[in-house]
Amino acid sequence: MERTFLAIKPDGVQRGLVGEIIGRFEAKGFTLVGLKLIIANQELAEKHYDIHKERPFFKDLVSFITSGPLVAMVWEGDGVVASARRIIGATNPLTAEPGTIRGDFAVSIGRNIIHGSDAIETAQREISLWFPETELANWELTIKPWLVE
Ligand code: IDP
Ligand code: MG
Repeated sequence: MERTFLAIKPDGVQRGLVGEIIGRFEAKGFTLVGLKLIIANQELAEKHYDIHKERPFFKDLVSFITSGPLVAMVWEGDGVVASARRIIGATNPLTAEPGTIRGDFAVSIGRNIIHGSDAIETAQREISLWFPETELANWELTIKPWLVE
């Protein structure tokens, strides 16, 4: 079953948007299989954003993501990787569509509230980076027949 890694960044936590954001993925019909609030250390943050290590904003990005608690999550469902990216919206919140999380709640690229894996392979890498297998629950929603035919 397809899974994605999402993280409500420290700005989303400080702004009290944790419940609102989790609610959107629950209401959509995806399954929450991993959830924790943690303050990421430097090493974890650098590994997570490794692909951006040559970019000018890398240092600020790592410093911001480690600056306070974030909510790390794994969500499951057919097509969840691409769908979550659409629910999240464009990287720059000013161009993110209204109705998306970034479109509704953010104005700045460096404070865009939430991370979501950009591809299935990225998701697998990020999930194993943030969650040991023992912290992931294998379970099925009892209402699944009402969500998936
Ligand atoms: P994504 O989060 O939409 O996948 P990426 O391009 O992977 O966007 O960038 C990772 C994060 O780095 C973004 O969410 C944003 O917080 C930050 N970022 C990306 N581009 C810039 C930039 O040009 N200036 C400052 N921060 C940026
Ligand atoms: Mg990205």
